[in-house]
Amino acid sequence: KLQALIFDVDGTLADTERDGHRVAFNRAFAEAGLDWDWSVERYGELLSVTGGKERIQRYLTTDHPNFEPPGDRREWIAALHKAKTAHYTQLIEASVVPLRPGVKRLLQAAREQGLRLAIATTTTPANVTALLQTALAPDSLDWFEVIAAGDIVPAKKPAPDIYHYALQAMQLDPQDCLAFEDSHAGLQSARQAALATVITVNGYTQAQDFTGASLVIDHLGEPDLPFKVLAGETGK
Ligand code: XBP
Ligand code: MG
Repeated sequence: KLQALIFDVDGTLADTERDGHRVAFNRAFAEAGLDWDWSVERYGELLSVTGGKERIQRYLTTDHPNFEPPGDRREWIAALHKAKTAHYTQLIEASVVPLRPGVKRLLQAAREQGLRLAIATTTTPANVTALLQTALAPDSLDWFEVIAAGDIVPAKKPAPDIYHYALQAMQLDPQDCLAFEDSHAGLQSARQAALATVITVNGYTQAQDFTGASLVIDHLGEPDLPFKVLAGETGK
């Protein structure tokens, strides 16, 4: 029996990448005096690396192989990424990114039915807090029993670790849960944790391979969808 829904954040709850994360990275680069600028298209390629620090690291290797950051490389990337997080939370708190269609309604319907809710994301915890409080409801952090985010596990998606962490924290078996994702990497992560997964695609992910998903749809805004999800019709 379905007991819990576990949600990815970026691309699933909201289309945060293009106008949120990407812009925040570029602002942090400019602030640090770097002339790096990630276009919408280039950022789409860079999204194949999950995790912001990991993404910067990859970009350095591929696009600026001769660039030597001052001091320790890891620390320099961490500081740059910290500035990015500050810009990102500022953008989100200014409401530049709304929730995707149907997300709020599904969460509310799930709560009314007594389903348990969790989050399993690669992004930094502060980013999740900013999005939920601004775009969902001021008290919405309390809607989620577990918010598994960022560096809480060392191996980011597509590794299953973040889903394993959430399941363990809730003491739930994967067959009693349904995951919501938007990307190939997210689907790999959830499936490797044995979770049935609903995919809502977005501009960056629509051409990806979603073999193994229970359902692939454009968004959660279809009128009957929350009912079908909660009745288990989209699950296993
Ligand atoms: C999204 C990501 C994240 C964000 C950036 O993963 O890959 O890295 O782009 O977040 P998910 P940070 O869809 O699993 O949330 O810069 O905070 O890492
Ligand atoms: Mg995602």
